[in-house]
Amino acid sequence: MSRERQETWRARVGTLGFDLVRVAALTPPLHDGLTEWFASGKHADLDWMERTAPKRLDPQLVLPGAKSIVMLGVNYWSPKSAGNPTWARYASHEDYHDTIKLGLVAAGRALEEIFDAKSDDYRYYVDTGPVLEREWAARAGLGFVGKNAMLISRTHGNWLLLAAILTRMELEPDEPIRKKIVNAEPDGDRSIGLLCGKCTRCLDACPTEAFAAPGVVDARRCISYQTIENKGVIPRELRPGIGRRIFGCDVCLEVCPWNRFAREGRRLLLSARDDLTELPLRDILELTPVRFAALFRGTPIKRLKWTGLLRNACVVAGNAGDGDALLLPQLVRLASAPESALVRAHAVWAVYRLGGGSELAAARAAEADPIVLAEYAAEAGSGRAT
Ligand code: B12
Ligand code: SF4
Ligand code: SF4
Repeated sequence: MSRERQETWRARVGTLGFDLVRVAALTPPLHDGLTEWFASGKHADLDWMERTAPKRLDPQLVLPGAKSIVMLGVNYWSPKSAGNPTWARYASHEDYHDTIKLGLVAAGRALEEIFDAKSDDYRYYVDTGPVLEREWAARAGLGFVGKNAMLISRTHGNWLLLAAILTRMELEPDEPIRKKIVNAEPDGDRSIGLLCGKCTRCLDACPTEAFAAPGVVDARRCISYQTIENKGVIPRELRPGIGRRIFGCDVCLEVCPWNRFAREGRRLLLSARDDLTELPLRDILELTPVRFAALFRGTPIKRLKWTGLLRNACVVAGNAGDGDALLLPQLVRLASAPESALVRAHAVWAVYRLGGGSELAAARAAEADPIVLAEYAAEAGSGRAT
């Protein structure tokens, strides 16, 4: 493929809203960190990932005959506050899977036009496909994989969402970031934490000690997993560490010194919804399922459903401390919420945390669901119950 055409395509894709566009060859295969991750259970209940593990490790199983992968980065940094309660920064936009996909459709059409490619010569993904996006992005030189497991860019810090185009066309690969390492392993210059030096800020800052090793997240302990992916009860021992985080977690991203290079994103492929992250906790606790559906339509939060958001809101409220004892009446009401045993269970925990256990006598007498009864039993065992 001519380099000139590739550069024409890259420039076109840049105007669509992708901030970084780089290419990696598909050989040699990636380091397999996945098999051990699944074998040791660090994927929690993300079984759909395990089922597609062979594809994640071998792009030929995704697109037979594939030769190159284009990795794209979308800068989503904004200087705006992440809210109180705190939301993952990507959540203050409409669902990026939908909006970035529109950019990928246009990037694909440009491929067809400029390279005379056919529509079945490529496949694109943003997040949900069986592609190890961070690893390929590192190989393409978009950045390096930090000790926080994130793909970190030297020009945008931690704040890139990633997308991939797998193609049968043989594109000219870009160089990965290299660093001279004395006594490096053969593939040592792609290893985790390449440009981290002695820094361990992210590992030290994680509120729930979710790093099993540098670059290896145990999803079972990760707040992002617990508040977004887990559809059930959040383990009691992790709830205090969740603090004010109502949806996702950016702690190990925020503390990274590479963010000094971050600048405000153009957001051509993102649609801001700052109104959501400005909602006070008090209003979230008052949401009805109908109001939830209307407010969060088209956002990544909709997948949580009312039940998941209210569950998280109860945990945040329970962590609020004495100053927010004003939330107590709302939590006592939620401890009897007929819509969801999951919400009742977390509301019970929060009420006890705020010292209001004695107000739950009626709710407790009426309770029959095992997960809520388990919370009452745990409180009895903790010595907090009255
Ligand atoms: C599953 C998943 C999660 C899980 C698991 C997280 C994890 N660390 O794997 C949970 C729900 C916890 C999660 C959380 C988050 N996620 Co997420 N997640 C994914 C997803 C779908 C798959 C990632 C995956 O394959 N994990 C499995 C592990 C084993 O793979 P890995 O971490 O890439 O590890 C590889 C290497 O490290 C290597 N390796 C492992 N050990 C070793 C050892 C040596 C010596 C070497 C050389 C290599 C090596 O092998 C592994 C691959 O084989 C990707 C999208 C995608 N398709 O890639 C998004 C993705 C990684 N997530 C993303 C984001 C934004 C987040 C959050 C910031 C969201 C939030 N604010 O709450 C947090 C950050 C948590 C963190 N620090 O990682 C972005 C990251 C963008 C970026 N710049 O890196 C992605 C790429 C989505 C996207 N398209 O933008 N996520
Ligand atoms: S996202 Fe939060 S909980 Fe997960 S590893 Fe990073 S700091 Fe820890
Ligand atoms: S905080 Fe420090 S150790 Fe963690 S990823 Fe950033 S530079 Fe690396």
